[in-house]
Amino acid sequence: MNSTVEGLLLKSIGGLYYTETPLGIFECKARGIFRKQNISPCAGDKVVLSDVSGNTAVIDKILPRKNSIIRPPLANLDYIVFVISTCEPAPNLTLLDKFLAIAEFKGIKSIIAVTKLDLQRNHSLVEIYKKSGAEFLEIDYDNADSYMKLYDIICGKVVAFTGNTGVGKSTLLNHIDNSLGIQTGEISKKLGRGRHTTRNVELYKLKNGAYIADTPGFSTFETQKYDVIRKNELASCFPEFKEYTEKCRFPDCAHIKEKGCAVLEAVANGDIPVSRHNSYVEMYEEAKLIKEWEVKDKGGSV
Ligand SMILES: Nc1nc2c(ncn2[C@@H]2O[C@H](COP(=O)(O)OP(=O)(O)O)[C@@H](O)[C@H]2O)c(=O)[nH]1
Ligand SMILES: [Mg+2]
Ligand SMILES: [Zn+2]
Repeated sequence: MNSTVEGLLLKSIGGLYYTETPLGIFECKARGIFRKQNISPCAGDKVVLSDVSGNTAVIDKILPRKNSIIRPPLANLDYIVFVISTCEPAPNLTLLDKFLAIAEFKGIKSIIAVTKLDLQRNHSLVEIYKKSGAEFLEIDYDNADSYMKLYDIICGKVVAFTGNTGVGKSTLLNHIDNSLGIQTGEISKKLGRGRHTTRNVELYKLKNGAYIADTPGFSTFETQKYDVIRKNELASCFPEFKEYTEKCRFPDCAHIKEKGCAVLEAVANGDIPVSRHNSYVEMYEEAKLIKEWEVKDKGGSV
């Protein structure tokens, strides 16, 4: 039979790719051509299958990706949900800002979901992130509306959940869809996600048609392997800077220490949060160190 069928790649394990199609889930091999082209199919890819027989098939084609991230390898993300807790562990806002900028750069929408409000009611996160371009949600397990709002937003979308171990990702996922039964807390700690353990990322389908990946925490180390944002592209990855950047005295203003910088003025006035600007400066300093050959080497590769 020579017919083809299109599907969504849900996970890959040991060179086999599990693809959901209208005809069911197929265990697939990929054509050798992908290796030659140095691309490998990943979860989230829309693929065309042929040689369909029984429950096996072959991936013929990877359809163009609208975006992708390298680690964990995922393609065609509609949203990244950044789960942070008010405390235990305390949020690392610099790291959060870096990933928010990368998501903005790649055209992936961001959602910040704050947990553990029962442990600390007073926090300044709303103030810091209200103009960041991310949807900001406070999760309260005594109020189902708070997490069902998240459930409604991601309906039918492909979504990565990320955040440090212990912030409550699995707890949140289990609340929005109780059929998931993801392990939480101590149990998953015992299983241990060692540094060198291979991470298999998998898309789970929720009842509302969302496909979600429960990805382990991004570590600082990994940020540098992500896409490279050049220094002149960086300000546009901080949405709350936009209304000021055009008012700077110099058109090539870096918004670091220039005279007549409208961004710095907004920081001084409290219109742009200091911590957001600090993260920008840190990323800018890192971006200055990027060599063009590195950008060429990594850009677009998966
Ligand atoms: N007090 C409180 N504890 C929470 C909350 N969310 C999660 N936890 C607890 O935090 C621990 C880690 O949660 P888990 O979902 O496994 O975090 P993950 O590592 O991000 O998947 C568990 O003991 C949870 O019961 C919350 O909103 N409030
Ligand atoms: Mg977990
Ligand atoms: Zn400026």
